[in-house]
Amino acid sequence: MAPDRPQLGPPELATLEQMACDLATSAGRLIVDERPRGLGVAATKSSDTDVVTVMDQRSEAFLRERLEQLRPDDGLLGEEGASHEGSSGITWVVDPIDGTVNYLYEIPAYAVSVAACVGDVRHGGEWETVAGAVYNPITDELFHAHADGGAFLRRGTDVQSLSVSGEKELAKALTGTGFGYEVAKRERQGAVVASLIGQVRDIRRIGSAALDLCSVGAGRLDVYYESGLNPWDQAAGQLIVTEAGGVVAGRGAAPPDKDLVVAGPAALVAALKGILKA
Ligand code: LIP
Repeated sequence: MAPDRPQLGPPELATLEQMACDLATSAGRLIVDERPRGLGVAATKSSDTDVVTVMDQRSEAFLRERLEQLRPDDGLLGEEGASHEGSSGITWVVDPIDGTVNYLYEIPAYAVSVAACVGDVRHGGEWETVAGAVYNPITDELFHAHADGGAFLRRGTDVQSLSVSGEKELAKALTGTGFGYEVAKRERQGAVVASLIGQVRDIRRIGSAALDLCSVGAGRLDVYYESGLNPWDQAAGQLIVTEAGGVVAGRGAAPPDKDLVVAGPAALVAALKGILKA
């Protein structure tokens, strides 16, 4: 049973946000600076195309060790298997490299995602993110936020406050999405895109849910949807969207979870859910 939710005021939330920023940036530097020559696939997970590299494993080990030093009472849930319950009521949900296939192919659209969450992160709809950061080490872009504190993009010394797109018409909406690693699921997702492509401005498949959500927060995408996401794919990015004035929804009245995540300005999210019959 998840411990009670801690009372977190602005100072505590700002501390968690700064910690998420520092951890995401350090792990981001690690996966670039220490990328071995001729990096290959270390293992596969749900299918032959669901790959893990040694740097996914090293980045997660780095995050786990730092968090054990800095926040020994907190819990942890990581994509590559790191998992322990804490006693503080805070659980760190981390994706050591989101967009692993892009990383493997050296496509500069991957990121480290670090989120501090409260509630039971192992059950959809029973948790929420209170602070988080997403860092793309190639563009040196750090997206970050804490609850009720607004969302920001830091590039070098420049810090910009974020707002979602003002677009109201789905027909003019640049729409982001993604595909899973199992063939049958991909074919179903492909059919959804085929039915949608004539009803939106265009489709973008960036390859990292964390960066897709941050792109919505920054107004670089008007709206985004994907089915099959895990908590570590969405935890930090969804706070960036809501702190940038957007909404993140699931199917029907359900929370945004593995079944479906739709993110953007409220009007576009409602319109897209209508089309998706979700
Ligand atoms: C990826 C997600 C992306 C999805 C990919 C994959 P990973 O996460 O960020 O949105 O379309 O299938 O799940 O595996 O790179 O951490």
